Amino acid sequence: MKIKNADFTISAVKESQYPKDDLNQVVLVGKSNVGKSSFINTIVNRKKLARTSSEPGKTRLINFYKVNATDDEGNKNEDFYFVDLPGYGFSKMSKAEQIEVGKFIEEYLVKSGKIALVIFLIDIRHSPTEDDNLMYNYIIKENIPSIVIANKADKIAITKVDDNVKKLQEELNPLKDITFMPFSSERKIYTKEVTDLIEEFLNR
Ligand SMILES: Nc1nc2c(ncn2[C@@H]2O[C@H](COP(=O)(O)OP(=O)(O)OP(=O)(O)O)[C@@H](O)[C@H]2O)c(=O)[nH]1
Ligand SMILES: [Mg+2]
Repeated sequence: MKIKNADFTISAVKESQYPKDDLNQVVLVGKSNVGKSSFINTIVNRKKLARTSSEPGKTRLINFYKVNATDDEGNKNEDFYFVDLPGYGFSKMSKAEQIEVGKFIEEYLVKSGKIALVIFLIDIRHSPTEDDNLMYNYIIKENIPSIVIANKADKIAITKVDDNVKKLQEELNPLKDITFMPFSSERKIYTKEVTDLIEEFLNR
């Protein structure tokens, strides 16, 4: 898939604000600070389209970015939305605020109706958190198409990347029926593989 252009569409706080067209939606889910907004910027090759921050809890709205894309030959239109969800598990938020964010994420996942793929981001260095497990199990239970991206691969030795991904898959998905992949926005590695995987889901 070739990505031609990407633009901010809307920040939504409720269903009535979600885009009304029928374009596929590719959603970033993961704990705060794991690199969801950076992932979008890396894939669309724009430094500052989605707002990123070293301060967790930056994305508090549902941000939709319209991506103009075609197949590799430039023949077929494959436009879609990237949907940047707020991160969960931000420790500086009160319990009540965390529950609010959780409800907000769930409302989108239930009501969107146009989700082609959930890209579930976890940190390649650490075992999934309790919140990660809850979110992962929710996505599986709801039968939402998903892949798992082990992000920040630049933070560990290249020789450990495959082992860590394997270990994370054994913890989260012992059935091994979901694709797990390493990624790094810092080094821009595996960008092509992930873009092609997104394309596969868009065409399902
Ligand atoms: N080393 C490294 N840093 C990364 C990578 N991806 C993101 N970061 C950094 O991690 C921090 C958080 O990135 P964001 O993309 O804002 O994370 P987010 O998941 O959108 O966070 P919230 O919006 O708070 O949920 C920033 O300082 C990024 O530069 C990566 O692959 N490698
Ligand atoms: Mg973000």
